[in-house]
Amino acid sequence: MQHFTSRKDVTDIQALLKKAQSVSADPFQQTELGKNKTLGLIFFNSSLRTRLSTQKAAANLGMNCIVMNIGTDGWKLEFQDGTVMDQDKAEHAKDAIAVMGSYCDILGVRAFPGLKDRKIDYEEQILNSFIQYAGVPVVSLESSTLHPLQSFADLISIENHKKTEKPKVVLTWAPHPRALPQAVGNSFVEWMKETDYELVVTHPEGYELAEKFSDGVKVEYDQRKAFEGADFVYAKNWSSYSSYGQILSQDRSWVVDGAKMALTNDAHFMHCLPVRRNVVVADEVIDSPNSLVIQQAANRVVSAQTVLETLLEAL
Ligand code: AN0
Ligand code: CP
Repeated sequence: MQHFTSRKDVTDIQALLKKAQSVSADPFQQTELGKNKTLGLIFFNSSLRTRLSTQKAAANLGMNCIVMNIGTDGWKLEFQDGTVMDQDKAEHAKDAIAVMGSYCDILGVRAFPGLKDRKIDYEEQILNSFIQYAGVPVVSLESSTLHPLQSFADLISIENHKKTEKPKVVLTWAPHPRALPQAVGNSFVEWMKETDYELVVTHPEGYELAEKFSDGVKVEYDQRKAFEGADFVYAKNWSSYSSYGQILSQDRSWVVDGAKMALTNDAHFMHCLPVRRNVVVADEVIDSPNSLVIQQAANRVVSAQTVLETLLEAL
């Protein structure tokens, strides 16, 4: 594995899962592996879980970790080539990224989409600039279109809690007052497609995920029908891909509540967090014993540590 930006960077998902189980059973087997190695975590956007869990994962491997909120603390970066830089951007990304790469053995980057221009967002300009100029392995801490550390943690969580070999997993859109990226949804289906689970996605019309990721995935527009017999219900809001970045529905009837969960096969509730309570999910569901949200967040350490371990072994 050269970089970790998508499911596609993983050659053997089963082997990665096996490694995750071993990391989970004893997080302190490899405390020397990262000795004298530096991980840089570069954030263009806010984070709680990704930042803390990846720092903790690095510490468990004996790695030094440096963090920068470049969105608030850094110089404004120019990403276009050949620009006459006489406006507000003080530094070119190719210089800044090469400098960051020179300080680090692995670089993580979080860069959300602008949600204005679909072509620009889906080209992954910032992530690809890191891959191009860093000179070291790059880990996505959530890019414009994908959130692989989250999806890997979600897969680990489902594997830990599934009661049948082929559980029914439902990804449901839920309302939200702000326009959010499609990254978590895209990434979840990208990873779930690699399993033999029964995957169903449910959302109002107009919220179809990008075909690039959702190709071949079953869509059920009737949320209640989708929930029938589900073993896992994963809730997430995303803005429209077809009417790019727009909020097409604020329909509160899409909230995940106890009445809907009663249609399932005693399903576990999942969400990547942060979550708006009683907009996306009712308190009665997220506070119930069936909720996995805290375990999912805890598995972010396992996910990050497994990925860092794999990258360190390949250095
Ligand atoms: C982000 C998103 O929807 O992509 C991060 C989720 C992990 N969520 C918000 O901005 C609320
Ligand atoms: N789930 C997740 O990535 O959370 P943060 O945005 O807080 O990092």
